[in-house]
Amino acid sequence: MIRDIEHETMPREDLRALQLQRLQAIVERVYHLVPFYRRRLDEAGVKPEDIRTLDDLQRLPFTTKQDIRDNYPFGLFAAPMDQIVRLHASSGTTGKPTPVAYTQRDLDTWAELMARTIACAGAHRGDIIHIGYGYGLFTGGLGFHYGAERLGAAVIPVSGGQTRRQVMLIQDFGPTVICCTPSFALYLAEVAQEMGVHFKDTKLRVGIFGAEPWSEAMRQEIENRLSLDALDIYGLSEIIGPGVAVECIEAKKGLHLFEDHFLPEIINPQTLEPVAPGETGELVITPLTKEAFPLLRYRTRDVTSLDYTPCTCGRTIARMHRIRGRSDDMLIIRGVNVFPSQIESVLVETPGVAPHYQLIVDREGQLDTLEVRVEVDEGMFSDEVKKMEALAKSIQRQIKDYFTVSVKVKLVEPRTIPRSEGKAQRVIDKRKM
Ligand code: DLL
Repeated sequence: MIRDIEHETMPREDLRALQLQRLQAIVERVYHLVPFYRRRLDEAGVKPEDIRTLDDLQRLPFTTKQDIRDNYPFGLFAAPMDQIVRLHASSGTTGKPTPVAYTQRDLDTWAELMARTIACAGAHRGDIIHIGYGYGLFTGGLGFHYGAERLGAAVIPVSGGQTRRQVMLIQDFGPTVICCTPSFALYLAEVAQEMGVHFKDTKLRVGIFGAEPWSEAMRQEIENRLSLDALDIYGLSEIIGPGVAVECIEAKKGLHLFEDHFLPEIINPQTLEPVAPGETGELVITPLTKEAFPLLRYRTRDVTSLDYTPCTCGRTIARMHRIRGRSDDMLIIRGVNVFPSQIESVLVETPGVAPHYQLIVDREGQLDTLEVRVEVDEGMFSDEVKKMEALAKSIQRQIKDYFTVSVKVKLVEPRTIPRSEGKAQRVIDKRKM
């Protein structure tokens, strides 16, 4: 279902004209309202009136997370505090949070984008939406909340945690749509099983899962266990929160990126040059319509590619490939680049192990090492050492075949890897401790 037919199915030429007009306005805005950007643009020798075509985007400076940190807490805001009506912060695990701000118009834009997102997943007025993303500084809960209300659906604002209670609410209140992280979805499935609840007996039809990397294999796993269509949603606090890109229920083939509000680029993170069309690299986004917290060419560190061919659902906006990983999460094991989600694909496809795993990265002498810890299925777990050894060896061999790296595989007992109620911590990097 397309909520905003005009913007989502625009001829690309018209879309580009709209993007240019909005880009010019945003460069003008930051130049006059944010001293940091005035300095950066002056250093680059660019004036707002120099932006005459979309190609001139290349002349603008990048913004990084470090720039936001250097201006902590509010140095990059482009609106006075009496115009700001909400603050959120990104979910960094260490150090200071990264605060982001919204004017009333920003909140309106966000609610509309989230309504478009939820509609893209096939939901509508009359649906009951279970929101299991955390409410608070994290943008997931409130982002979904206002979008679902804007759509006219009924919201169950459960937030994260209290997993057994959530299973009960899913049974009793009969939500048709569920929104949470993919790792929490799996945890719900596990707890439901313990409680003797079968998801196929609930009314759930579709799940909108994101905020952390997951794999195509994990999609299959979640669809089977929760008996619904599982769709991927992408976003980040610095850009707006959730509501940047989402898969459509019709095709499930790439995430539609709302290009009327976000101008995407894919660059090579080493050279900072654009990659060839369709190639994989780091996603860079320039939000085109934000008032309180506009950013120029924000380097997301997320690795993906873009496809500009129209989707079978009718949308003409770019489709982003499922995020392959973060450039700073990429493991380099003996010179080979490996993303955690690639290892996940191997594990999820191996019979006998559960989709709960952790990757322990360490260093022995000059070499980086990787230990894959994965839970054995309840039914498979046995005291027979030989059986377990054979299973570990077969996983090791598959990883070696896929990535040509040797890893250590440690099978652990069912339910010993910590479960997540928000974003899962998959990688433990002992080199950084
Ligand atoms: O995670 C916003 C969000 C909430 C997205 C709910 C989707 C659903 P942050 O906490 O700022 O914001 O974290 C943003 O999470 O740069 C990615 O690295 C990662 N991420 C978000 N969605 C996906 C996804 C929210 N679908 C960071 N696949 C981003 C892979 C994702 N990674």
